[in-house]
Amino acid sequence: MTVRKNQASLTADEKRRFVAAVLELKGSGRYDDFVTTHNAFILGDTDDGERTGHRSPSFLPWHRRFLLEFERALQSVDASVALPYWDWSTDRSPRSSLWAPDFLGGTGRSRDGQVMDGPFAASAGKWPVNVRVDGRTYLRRSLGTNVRELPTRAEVDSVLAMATYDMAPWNSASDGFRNHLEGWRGVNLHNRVHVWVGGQMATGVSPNDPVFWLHHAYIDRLWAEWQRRHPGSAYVPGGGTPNVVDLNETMKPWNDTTPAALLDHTPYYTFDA
Ligand SMILES: [Cu+2]
Repeated sequence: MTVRKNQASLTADEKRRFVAAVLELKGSGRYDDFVTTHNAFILGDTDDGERTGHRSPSFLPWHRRFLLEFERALQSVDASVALPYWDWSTDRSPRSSLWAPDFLGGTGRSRDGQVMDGPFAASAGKWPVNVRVDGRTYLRRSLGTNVRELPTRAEVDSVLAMATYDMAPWNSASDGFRNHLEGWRGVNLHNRVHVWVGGQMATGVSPNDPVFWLHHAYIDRLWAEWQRRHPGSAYVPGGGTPNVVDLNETMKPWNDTTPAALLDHTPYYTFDA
C-alpha cells in the first residue's frame, strides 16, 4: 500500500530512492512525457472554452490522476517509492531541508537562475530541460523573489473553511473552495507556490522541476482534508455543463476515469497523517 509522507520526515534512504527513480524516468524519456501533457493542458484550458486540467472543477481530480500516473511510473522503477508532499505552510524557507543538495537542490544563482547544486542541477548532467518554452536547457529557480511569502496555515485554513466545492461559471472567476485553493481568487494558495519557486515552476512546463509533484501532492492532501471537514459537500457540477467535466463525465487525456471515481484517494494511497 502506498503511503505518501511529508517530505520533511523522509529518511536519507527514502530521499535517495525517490531521486534515483525520478532520474531513471528522466533518462528513459518517460519523465518528459508528463511535462508535455501538463503543458498541453495549460495551453488548452480556457475560461470560456473547454477546460479540464486547470481553472475548472476538475483541476483537483485531474491532478490526482496525473500524480497517480507519475507515482505508478516511479514504482515501476522502484516499488518502494511513494510521492512525498511538501507542506509549504510549514516548510516555508529556502533553507528547508527540501532544498538541500541531498534532495531537490536549492535556489538558482542570481545571474541566470540556474540551479547549481543537487541531483537536478544542469552541472550534474542528468537533468536536461527538453520540453521548454524558451532556449534555456537548465533547471531554474528563484525561491521567494517573485513573491515573498508562501501561504500561511491561517490562509490555508480560511480556504478549507469554504463549504462549497465550486460554483458557476466554473472557471478562474468562481467563488468556492476549488478556485480559492487553485489561487485565481482570494488569498491564492496553489498558484502562489508556483510563483514563489520561480523558474520553470512558474510556467506551463512546471513539471520540469521535481518539486511540482511534491507541491501537487500537498494540494491533493488539502482536498482530502477539505472532504473530511465537509462530509456533506460534493463535487459539482453534477451534469450537463458545457466545456466542463461533470461528476460522471470522463476526463481527457485518459478517457477512462471520472471525477466520481477519484473522489476517494484511499483505494490508491493513504497519507502518513
Ligand atoms: Cu500546479
